[in-house]
Amino acid sequence: MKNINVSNDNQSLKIYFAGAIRGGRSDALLYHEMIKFLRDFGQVLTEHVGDTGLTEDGDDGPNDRAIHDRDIAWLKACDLIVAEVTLPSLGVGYELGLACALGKPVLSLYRPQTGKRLSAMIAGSDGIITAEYSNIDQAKKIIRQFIVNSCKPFGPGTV
Ligand code: 6K6
Repeated sequence: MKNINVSNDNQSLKIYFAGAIRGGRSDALLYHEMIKFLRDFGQVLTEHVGDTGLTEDGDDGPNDRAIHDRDIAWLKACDLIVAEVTLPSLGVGYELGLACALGKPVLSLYRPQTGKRLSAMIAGSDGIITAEYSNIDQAKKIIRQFIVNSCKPFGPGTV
């Protein structure tokens, strides 16, 4: 547990947000909204995931090795991970597996889809809290609760 005052020191919590890039960008606006909300709680290390101008080529940054190494470093440095997993992504699956191995708190947010099911490797993992939601307001409530439960708040002004 990290000892933080969530609302008064919003740079103390390092948050890793994961969402599909080469897996597809149809949920990019949703990622953007989630990242905007997460900024109220701390520093989001992976803001680029919510960049609605980024295409699924995901290559308007450094080369793949540099992307991988930088993201792994951020994953190791972060306090918790929030992932939107509705759109299947190899990269997000890889990040969540590593986050579990590192013992980090992990929330996966999933919008149930007709005729599709979330991977059992995510839904069945003890190290991942999976929550279903259908709109951004529900997602925000779930995220808030996850952060409060993952941190040890103290004093007035905490969530
Ligand atoms: C530059 C600017 C924005 O994006 C780029 C280059 N691409 C990536 N940059 C940073 N992280 C990436 C990039 N491509 C994938 N990732 C990581 O993998 C993110 O943290 C996502 O959570 C995840 C997406 O994996 P894919 O398999 O859907 O690409």
